[in-house]
Amino acid sequence: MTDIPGYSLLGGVNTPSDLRNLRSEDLPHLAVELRRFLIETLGRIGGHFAANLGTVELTLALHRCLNTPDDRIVWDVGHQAYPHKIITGRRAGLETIRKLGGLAPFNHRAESEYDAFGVGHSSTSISAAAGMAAAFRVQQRKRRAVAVIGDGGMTGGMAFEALNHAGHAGLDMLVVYNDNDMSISENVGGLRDHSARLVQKLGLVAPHLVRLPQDGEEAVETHLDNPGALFRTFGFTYHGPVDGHDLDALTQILDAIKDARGPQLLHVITTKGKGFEPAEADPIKYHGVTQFDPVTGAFPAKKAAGAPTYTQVFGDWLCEAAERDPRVVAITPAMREGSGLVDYARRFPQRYYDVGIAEQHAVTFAAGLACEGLKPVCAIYSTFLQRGYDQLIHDVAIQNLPVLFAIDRGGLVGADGATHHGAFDLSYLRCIPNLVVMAPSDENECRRMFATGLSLNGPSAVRYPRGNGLGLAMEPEYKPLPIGRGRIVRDARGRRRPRVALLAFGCMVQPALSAADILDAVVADMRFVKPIDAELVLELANENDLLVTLEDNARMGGAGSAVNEVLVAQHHKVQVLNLGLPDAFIEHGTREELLTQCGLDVAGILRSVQKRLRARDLDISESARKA
Ligand SMILES: Cc1ncc(C[n+]2csc(CCOP(=O)(O)OP(=O)(O)O)c2C)c(N)n1
Repeated sequence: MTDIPGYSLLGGVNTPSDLRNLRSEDLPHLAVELRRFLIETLGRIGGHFAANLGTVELTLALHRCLNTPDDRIVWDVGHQAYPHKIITGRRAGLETIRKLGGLAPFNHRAESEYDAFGVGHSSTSISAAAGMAAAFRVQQRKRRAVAVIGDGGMTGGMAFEALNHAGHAGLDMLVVYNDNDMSISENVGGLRDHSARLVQKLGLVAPHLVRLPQDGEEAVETHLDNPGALFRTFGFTYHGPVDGHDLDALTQILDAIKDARGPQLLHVITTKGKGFEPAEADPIKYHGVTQFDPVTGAFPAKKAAGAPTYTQVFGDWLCEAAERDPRVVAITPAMREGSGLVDYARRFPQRYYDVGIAEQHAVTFAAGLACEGLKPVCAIYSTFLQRGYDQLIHDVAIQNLPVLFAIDRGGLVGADGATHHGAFDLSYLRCIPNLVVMAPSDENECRRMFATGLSLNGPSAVRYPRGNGLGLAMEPEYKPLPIGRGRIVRDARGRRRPRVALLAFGCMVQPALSAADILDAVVADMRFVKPIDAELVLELANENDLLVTLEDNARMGGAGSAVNEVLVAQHHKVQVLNLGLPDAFIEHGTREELLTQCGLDVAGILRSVQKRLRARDLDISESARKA
């Protein structure tokens, strides 16, 4: 039964069983409809795009050949899993993806029984599928575990750790290596170079060339050349490469290998953006999109340039810094575009390293550069630096090496949701000895903080939010800041009691200023999370009845906790209210919606402060009497 006009086949596919009931000759047409549905829907709402066009046939083939949901498909990252969502009962919901209360941006176990594993960060799929395969072995269950990982995802260390272990353990599992020769930007690495050469040399392999080993026979493989050799070394049987847009080829080979014993790897070649000419021509631009014209691919004309984003502020500053100082080197773990490094990479190719999706390596690589007298600037999103945490402590901070971390996407990021919010960085950074941690309240502050970090002889981090600065005129000169000193940005001496001081960190300074106008409160831009300005904290504690700390980081262990620690150490009795993110994972929505949800917009701040003031009536009148 068709339930959407214009989609005679897709309209009838509400579960993978519907797909399995179709005639195989209908599958190519279903792929055409699925691709058209993606283009039309995403043209209207935006979202991850080019990677999804590349997985249309692969998704159909996997669900056709496997017995999902009992068989598990683990998608790496999950940004390419829209076709999977569509054919697993979430077609109508796609309209809501990434929106507040809508479908999750990536695979999410709570959303569907077909989402075998929650994702968002890359390179986890082989480990997770290996765990599932091992569980099936223990439980003696006949189920299949399949990981689908891109060539970008394959650059992450975890992928290799998992191959190494799964190969050794001889697990019955399949890794589908979806090779489109692209990460978000061009993919990098030795495996990529080899794979690209191989595909060029041999072309794609017809499925009938793949023959499974018979009992007692050594594996016979399609090619005795690399990269098969690499995967064989790990203990995997290598199949391919196969054209990942040829449904016949895919279904034949999957049927042939899905019950093979031991770890199998199927190398599939796909085109990112497949079937939509503008996206095939520029997969970087169409990796993630806002609304676009589904016929021409054109994006609506950009509004007049507003305030620069913090990402742009960083990119511009870095170019200036590199011009001035030949020791400056930039490192990105596969996030050139997102981190604002496109210009820098073009202008300073000799001092630019995209290391692949390898945050751990990025951090220790920066440490090595610093050992030899260079000035590495490691640009990493807050959420992805979680991957490099031990390296940050063990390789950078213990050795007190001068690496500057430019930590983008601190705080709530919006539509990418729980896996991507930079909700924990202030907590996980501020407990590391030697590390200076700064959070800018505007774009000039941000530049000053970068300059401060670069001038230090030890490690430092500047943590800034997604989105725009305030649109301030850029100061041409920016001097390093005195370390560990905040500043008062709104004074309110001589007011009536109770006296309130807002101690704001980073982008919370702006809402604090707005709330302060109503509360007649003092506002401090604390600037440094570490070292915290203890002198300023105590001064404010002595002059006020209530201190309110404000941060877009988890309340637990965050910047507010740093303020609490100062007060406790001095046995100070001032009332304190810590505002920040709750002890919960925040899902997706716009950044503004989520800030409101967490009570961190102006109205929310006022509500919390007024509630506390009411609750503390007695204490405050008592302290007022004493004063
Ligand atoms: C740990 C981590 N670092 C960075 C990212 C950001 N990221 C999302 S998709 C992607 C590229 C993935 O490339 P690939 O696996 O080849 O998939 P493709 O988009 O080419 O289909 C990156 C770097 C991430 N999700 N996780």
